[in-house]
Amino acid sequence: MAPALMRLALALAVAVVGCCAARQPGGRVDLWPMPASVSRGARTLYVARDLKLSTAGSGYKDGKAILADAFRRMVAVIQLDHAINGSYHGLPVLAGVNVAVRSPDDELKFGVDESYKLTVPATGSPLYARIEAQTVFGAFHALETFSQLCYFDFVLSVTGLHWAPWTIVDKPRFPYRGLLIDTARHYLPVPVIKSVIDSMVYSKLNVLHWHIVDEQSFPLEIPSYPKLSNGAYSYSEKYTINDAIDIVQYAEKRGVNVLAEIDVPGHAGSWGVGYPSLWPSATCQQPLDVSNDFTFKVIDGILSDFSKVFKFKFVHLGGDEVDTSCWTTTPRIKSWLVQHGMNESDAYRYFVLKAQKIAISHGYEIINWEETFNNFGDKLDRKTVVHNWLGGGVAEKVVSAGLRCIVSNQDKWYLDHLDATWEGFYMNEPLTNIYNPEQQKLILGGEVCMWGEHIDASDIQQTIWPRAAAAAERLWTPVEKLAKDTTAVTARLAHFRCLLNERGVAAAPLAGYGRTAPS
Ligand code: CP6
Repeated sequence: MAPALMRLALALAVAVVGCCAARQPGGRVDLWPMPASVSRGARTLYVARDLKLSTAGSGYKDGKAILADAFRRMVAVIQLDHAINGSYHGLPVLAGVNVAVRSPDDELKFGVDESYKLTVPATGSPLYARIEAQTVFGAFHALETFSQLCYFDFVLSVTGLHWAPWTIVDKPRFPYRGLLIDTARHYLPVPVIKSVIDSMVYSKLNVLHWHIVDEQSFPLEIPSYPKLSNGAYSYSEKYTINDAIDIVQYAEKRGVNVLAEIDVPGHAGSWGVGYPSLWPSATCQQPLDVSNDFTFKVIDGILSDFSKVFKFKFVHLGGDEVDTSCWTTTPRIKSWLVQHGMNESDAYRYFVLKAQKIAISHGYEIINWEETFNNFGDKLDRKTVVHNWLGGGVAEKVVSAGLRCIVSNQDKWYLDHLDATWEGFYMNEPLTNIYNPEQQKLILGGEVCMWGEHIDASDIQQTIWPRAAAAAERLWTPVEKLAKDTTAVTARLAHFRCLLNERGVAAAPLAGYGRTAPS
């Protein structure tokens, strides 16, 4: 059979069994998230097995090899292991990718320019795709998009690329596109965290919010106060400082920031395992003792250690779900409150503001959960970013008060809600009821939350994906290009989740979570 006919026969066979390797039915543009602008032609190319990276014309010197590494990872993803003896049958062969990055700076900063232009010509010799970006992080996104244009042709046993010439011009809608993981309810081994980071890159998410500690466990070693990690579940369920550095560097090399959280004063019962004087009493263990100077010394020590490891400009100080009853039922603290003329809610505010000042002294800007804003928003440091979670309607109040906001409303963007559908994730609009362009800019973006009470290393990836990807498109793609009705994106998302499976990410079927919650 002629190669073209064989390809057709195989594509049909594959379509019947539902494998996602048949990439091109109906000519759909199978990119996720959808770029801001896409145009294409009608030629098929093959991708040279020794695809070259060239950086001619680049102002960027890849001193840390992060571009070369990203290119190597991309090639590994598109050239499946069985790409061994193909031939190109006279079709045009793409010899390489030329990457021109303008800025020499490759330090990952919040709000860094992530835009790129990707062109894949159909003619020329040698034939090179071209990536232009302001920063290496924009170039990473271009490489990811390029990888999604490629498909593996298992008749010819080569990697192909349909619909050249391509011109893709792209940039994110929001600078903050986050995913929360929670290592306090269940410990997540370092390789699992790294695989979550890998999978974030595929849908262009750029902030890993690491909810490190909570009342159940304190899994991170803190050199300034080494007994804090006595609150870990076990000796082996702990991150050393070197583990944390390793995770941060792994993420940064992929364009992902790590946002570290210490949730205070609530959700901190595990701190007292090593230092019981942080508890109001042995029987009433949280919130942290507001009356004890030692509490703030420990917070200072943690944030001092953090500042050497977590280089993102923000730190998350929690502040949610604070039940202050231990403060009034513990006589020592009760009399301290009376002495200082404070009631419980004054003391909650005092605690949060004091923790903010300590974090600022270590060079951080602060993110706090929305209860802090709901209770004393006018007193928060003006640079505070308010993290919505309780529901809709808060973001509009936050931005009209002139503060910045990250959207994570639990009714739509909580991955631990197994009955939440991908359609609900897709349709959650961060700018709901916010029309003033100045206020719109205060919405930094959004974050989907994978709270850890009911998941662990065995099922975290299929609980995150593909629903997080639905939110990732909402946060990346220009709003006017987003589907108004999710039926228009179902096939494309199904294809993306197959791509995740091919790349070793255990993304669940679209008809899984949200419809038939596992018991
Ligand atoms: N842990 C912490 C949690 C939650 C929050 N903070 C949470 C609350 C309600 C739901 C899911 C998660 N588990 N520290 C709230 C921000 Cl439904």
